[in-house]
Amino acid sequence: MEFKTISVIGLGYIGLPTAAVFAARKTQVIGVDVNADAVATINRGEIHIVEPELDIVVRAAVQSGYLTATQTPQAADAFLLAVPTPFKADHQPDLSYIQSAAQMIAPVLKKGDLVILESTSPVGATEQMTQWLAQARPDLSFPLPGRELGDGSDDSRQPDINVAHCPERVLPGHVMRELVENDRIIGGMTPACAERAVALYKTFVEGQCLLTDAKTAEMAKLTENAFRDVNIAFANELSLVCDHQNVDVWELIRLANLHPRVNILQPGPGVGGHCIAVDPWFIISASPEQAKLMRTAREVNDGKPQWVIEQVKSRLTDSMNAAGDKTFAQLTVACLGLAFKPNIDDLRESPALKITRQLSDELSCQVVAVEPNLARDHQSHHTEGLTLVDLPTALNAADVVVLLVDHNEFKLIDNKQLAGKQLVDTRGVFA
Ligand code: SAJ
Repeated sequence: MEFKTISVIGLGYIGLPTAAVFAARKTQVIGVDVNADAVATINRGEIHIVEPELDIVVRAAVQSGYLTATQTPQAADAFLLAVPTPFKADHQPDLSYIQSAAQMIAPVLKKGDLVILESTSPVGATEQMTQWLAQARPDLSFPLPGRELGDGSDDSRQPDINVAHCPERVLPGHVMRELVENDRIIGGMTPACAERAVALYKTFVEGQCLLTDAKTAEMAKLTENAFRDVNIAFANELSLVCDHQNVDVWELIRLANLHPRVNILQPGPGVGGHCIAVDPWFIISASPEQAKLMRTAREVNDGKPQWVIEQVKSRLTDSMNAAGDKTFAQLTVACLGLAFKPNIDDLRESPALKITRQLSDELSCQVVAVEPNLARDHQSHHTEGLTLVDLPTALNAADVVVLLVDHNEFKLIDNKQLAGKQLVDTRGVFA
């Protein structure tokens, strides 16, 4: 195999599974991360993130000697960068993690190496990364537009370093399967760069490897998540319209979706996770005049948690009027679910968590939360200050039940357990 040793920079939700899958195919993998705890955990054969089946693959990879983790980059034949690309306060992309990863690997690059950017990136980021690498290593040639390469002989026309963008597109919770089965979009800085990246991914990818240029690959990833965001916004807006016109949105969507060309997604308390709520901004901030629909979709989805909070406050008033003998402080709101989507424990950018925290901060009554996917003794800064209880306790105490995540456990709730309580059902579970 052309690539004897590969290095994965950033051992998070994408980098670690990718490193482990390469190692499982008996490729020597050097994983690099700035987080000393993550490095130590991985070198013990353990994992620091939650993803089904990842623990087994990492343990086997470390025990077999094919995967090692370190804080210091070392020489390799291919480098895959899987570092975060958040946005700044003004919604402009923050490429500082890519920049520091490029500066980390530049000293160990050698002629013939392949560098792949996997992080979700705004259009032009791969070229920018290549420029950072070129600045750090003026002794090597890179595939940059307008750069003359070599003396004109076929071989010297190839840059010393190949660069490509291959965005990750796996669904959290199904990463180990989707990494192998999904098609990959492979965008080269030159066609030859793309060909070399295909050779690398063919090690484990069973889906198609689709070749394009780096900019189209960058835009493809952003487009996929913006498409989903716009479609979820349609469902969320519909839920507001239906509430206003007193129509059951769940029944409406079920019926409309029977049309052969209609496929409406599900409304919810908002859009969470670290991808769909972030990536559309990379398009909107670059083309604000053109991307009006995408901006509106972001605003609709970001506005949904506040709408849910208003609904809860209004149900509390109903509850007080109905109960008569209870003071406001004696009422209890039970928030069911904190994760950003069903049947996972991931709390990042979760609208359910945001709603629960705001209710808990703003209301003078009791607010309790149930999250069956967090261990009972779970302690983290995410849930600090919240009152976590089990489901029967919450349902017993509740005057208002707020269903925020459609976890399997909540689908088993009997109607009798909800009798006499006010309901805010953001997921249509009680419908
Ligand atoms: N959601 C709804 N209604 C729906 C579907 C989703 O409210 O009908 C909400 C979810 O509850 C959640 C959010 O949207 O809060 C996002 O969930 P998701 O399952 O749609 O997507 P993610 O963020 O887990 O993963 C997405 C995927 N992208 C697409 O499906 C286009 C995944 O393939 C990407 O790899 C991932 O983003 C990423 O890393 O970019």
